[in-house]
Amino acid sequence: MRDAARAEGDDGGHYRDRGTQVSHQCRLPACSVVEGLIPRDRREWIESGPAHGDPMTNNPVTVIGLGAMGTALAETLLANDHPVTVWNRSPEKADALVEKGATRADSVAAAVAASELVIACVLDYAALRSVLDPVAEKLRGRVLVNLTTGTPEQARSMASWATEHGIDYVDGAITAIPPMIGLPESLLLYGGSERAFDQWSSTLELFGSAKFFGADPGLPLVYDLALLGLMYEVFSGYLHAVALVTAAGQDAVSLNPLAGGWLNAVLTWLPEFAENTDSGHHPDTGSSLAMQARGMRHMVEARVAAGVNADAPAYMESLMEQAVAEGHGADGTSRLIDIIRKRG
Ligand code: FVH
Repeated sequence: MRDAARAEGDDGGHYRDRGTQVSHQCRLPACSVVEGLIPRDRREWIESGPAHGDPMTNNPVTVIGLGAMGTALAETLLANDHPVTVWNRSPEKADALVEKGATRADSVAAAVAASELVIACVLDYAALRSVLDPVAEKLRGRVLVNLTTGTPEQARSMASWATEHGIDYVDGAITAIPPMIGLPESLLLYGGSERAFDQWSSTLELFGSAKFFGADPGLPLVYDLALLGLMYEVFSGYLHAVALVTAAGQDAVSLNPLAGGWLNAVLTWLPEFAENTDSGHHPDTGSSLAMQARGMRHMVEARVAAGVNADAPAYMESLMEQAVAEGHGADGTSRLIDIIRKRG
C-alpha cells in the first residue's frame, strides 16, 4: 500500500472504485460520495516509493506504444520498481526510458514474451491490431491491458479477439493527460476480465485512481466519451458566451465573475436530472419546457443578430418544441433526455 489510503468503494453497485481516496466533499449536493484528491507534485508521488508488501511490485511489465501517454505509463512503472520492457514502432522513442532502466525489445514478440502483464497504448485500435495481430499466439495465457482510446464497440471487438486467442483482456480509458499519470488525480476506467483486473490492480493503481466497471469491456469508453462530451459542450457554451459578450463591445474577462457563480449553480441541478431519468418522473421545478422553449427562441435570435453561431440553442429549442408537441410542455428539463435518446 502507498502512503495514501487506498479504499475499495461502491457506487450504487454499479462499479467498484479501486482508487486512492482522501477526504473531500463533493460539491454536488445530491452526490453523497465523499471522494477527492489532494493535488501533489507528480515526482513526489511517484518517487514516494513502491507499494511496500505488494507481491506484484517486482513483476515485469511490458509497455507497447511510447507516445506521450505510453512513455508516462512506463516512467511510472520504472519509478515504482517494476522491471519494464518497452517496444515502440519508432524505436528511438525508447532511448530516454532505457536510460532510466527500461529494457528495449527488438520486436513486439520479444516485448510480449518478457512479461505476464502487457500494457498497450497506441494511437488507435487499427494501429493496435496491426501491432498485436502477428503476436496473438504469443499473448496466449497473458494479461493484456489496452489503454488505447477508441469507441466502445472497438473495445468489445478487441475483447472478442483476445478471447479467441486465450488472452485475459482488460480495456481501459485514461481520463487524464500524460503529466497526470502517477498522480491520484488521474482517473483510469477499466472493464473486462475481473480476474486480470484483480490480479494486477495494485500495479494499475500506480497510474492513478482506478474504477472497474465489470465484465463489459466497452463501458470504460462509454463513460470516458460521456465525460469528454460533457467537457467539450461546457467549453462550447463558454466560448459562445464570450463571443456574445465581446460582440456587444465588452471585454471577454467581464464575463468571468458572473460565469463562475452561474456554473456553480448549474452544477447543483445536474444530479437531479439523472435521478429523474432513472425514476421516469420529470417534475417542473419552476421552469417548464414550454416556457424554456420560448427562452431558447430569444437566445437564437440574439445570437443571430450578434453574428454568433446559434446551432446549439437552435438544437435545444428543437428538443424542447418536440417535448411540447409530445405533450410534455409542463415537464422539467430532464424530460429532454428521452427526446435526445429517441432522436438516435
Ligand atoms: N495524450 C493525451 O492527452 C490523451 C489522454 C487520454 C488518452 N489518450 C489516448 O492514448 C493513446 C495514446 O496517446 P498518446 O498521447 O501516447 O499519442 P501519441 O503521442 O500521438 O503516440 C501515439 C503512439 O501510437 C503509435 N502508433 C501510431 N500509429 C501506429 C501504427 N500504425 N503502428 C504502431 N504504432 C503506432 C506511435 O508510434 P510512433 O509514431 O512513435 O512510431 C506512438 O507510440 C491514444 O489512443 C489517445 O487517444 C491520450
